[in-house]
Amino acid sequence: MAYGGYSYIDTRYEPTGNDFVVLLWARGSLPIEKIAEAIAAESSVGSWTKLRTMNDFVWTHYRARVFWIGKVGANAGFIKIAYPIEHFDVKNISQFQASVLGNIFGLKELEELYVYDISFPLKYQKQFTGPCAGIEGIRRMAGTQKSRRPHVGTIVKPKVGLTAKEWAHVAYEAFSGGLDLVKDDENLVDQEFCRWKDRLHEVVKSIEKAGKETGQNHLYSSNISDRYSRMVERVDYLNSMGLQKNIVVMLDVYVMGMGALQDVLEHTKRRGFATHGHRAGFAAANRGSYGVNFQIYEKFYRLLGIDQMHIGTGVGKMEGSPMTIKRLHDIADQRLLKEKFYLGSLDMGFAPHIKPMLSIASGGLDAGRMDALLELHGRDTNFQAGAGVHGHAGGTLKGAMSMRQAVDAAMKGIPAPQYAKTHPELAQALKQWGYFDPRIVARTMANEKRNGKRLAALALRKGRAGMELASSE
Ligand code: RUB
Ligand code: CA
Repeated sequence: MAYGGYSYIDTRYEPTGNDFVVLLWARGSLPIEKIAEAIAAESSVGSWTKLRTMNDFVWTHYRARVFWIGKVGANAGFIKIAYPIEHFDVKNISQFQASVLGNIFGLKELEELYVYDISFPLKYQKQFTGPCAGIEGIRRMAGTQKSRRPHVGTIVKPKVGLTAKEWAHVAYEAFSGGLDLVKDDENLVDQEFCRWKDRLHEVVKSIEKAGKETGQNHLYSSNISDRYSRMVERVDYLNSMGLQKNIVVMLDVYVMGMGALQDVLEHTKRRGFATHGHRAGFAAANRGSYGVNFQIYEKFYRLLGIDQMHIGTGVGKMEGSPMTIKRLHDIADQRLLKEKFYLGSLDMGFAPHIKPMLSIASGGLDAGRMDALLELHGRDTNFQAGAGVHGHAGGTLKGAMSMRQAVDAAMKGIPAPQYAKTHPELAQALKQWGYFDPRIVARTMANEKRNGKRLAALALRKGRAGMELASSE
């Protein structure tokens, strides 16, 4: 069933170590085989009709190959496509996106198109340096290399509107309560009511003052997101103040685009700063039946060198079931990823020089969710609560204390409700927001291990909707 004069389907083809493999879901007005051909053509060498300019060399070396179709009805199915590495401009992520995540989304015969995962060959990964601090570097900054406890942080709320002094006072209270990290929100950078530099200077004072009380080295994720030239100015300013030990450079990674991100990360590395990736905006292209799964972006963020990265929580306010978030956690800090079809996830290995990045669980969290979070994410994570700190009836200081107490309790192996009997701040958090039983998460994870095959069959029977069902079981 050719498209544009050529057939890209080759079910006997076995991807080589130098191929990119893409897994996607598609539904449209044509037979699924034809849809697969159209996607392969438009994203590699072909078009809608036969080309007089095609030659054997191009066809052999640069075309995409559809090597598997998991049919779900006549017009829908999962598709796996392999692309040879020669197809890509290997020092240019925009070119990669324009190929594999590009025009195919505009083909009018398609009603649904969702790219689940892409596995990147090791050879492609050579161009990237990966995280510079990574998990160990960030732990070194916070002084948790020995204790291995999870990091705890907060996002100052209200998101925007506080003056620099007000903002830094909230930060001071959060640090005093034992939090490792305070961060800007994704929509706070350099507005008139709270200039970036003014805030920075005030927060540095808060860090020093609180540090004398707590004996901790506190961190501040400072949002520098802007056009490229201004980000560079801000990094240089931070460098002129010698703040490498306390500042994590925060970037709204999705909205600035891969090109700007790649350059700014090269600059932060030159200046010796660790980085914090906030993913605001990714969901615009990640939800529903037309989009790109976050795991693809996350792989790029690790390859490009983000040191700590938002990945969702599994138990908070943002989308993503525990199983899905566990996969994102693995992408952050594992070297080898195993294919899990029912999560839309492919096999992939990260090159040995790509360090693990610290994952950040954030969005709708409070102290009562800590035990469940630990069950899902383990200890190599930064747990962050905004409203769960500043909405505490005792205010920011006590809210921060409740988060820290929840972590300390977990490290001692004591469930939060028991620890709360002797820790009033934690007790207050549980009273306000309840306790999320970690056994709920444990059950989901156990279910995944037991039912992998059944979940895969469910996904193959029901298509994209089945995949959603399987990953949220
Ligand atoms: C959380 C918050 C963050 C979310 C974004 O605030 O402001 O921006 O982490 O989501 P709160 P994600 O704790 O008050 O809910 O981390 O999933 O990208
Ligand atoms: Ca936010």
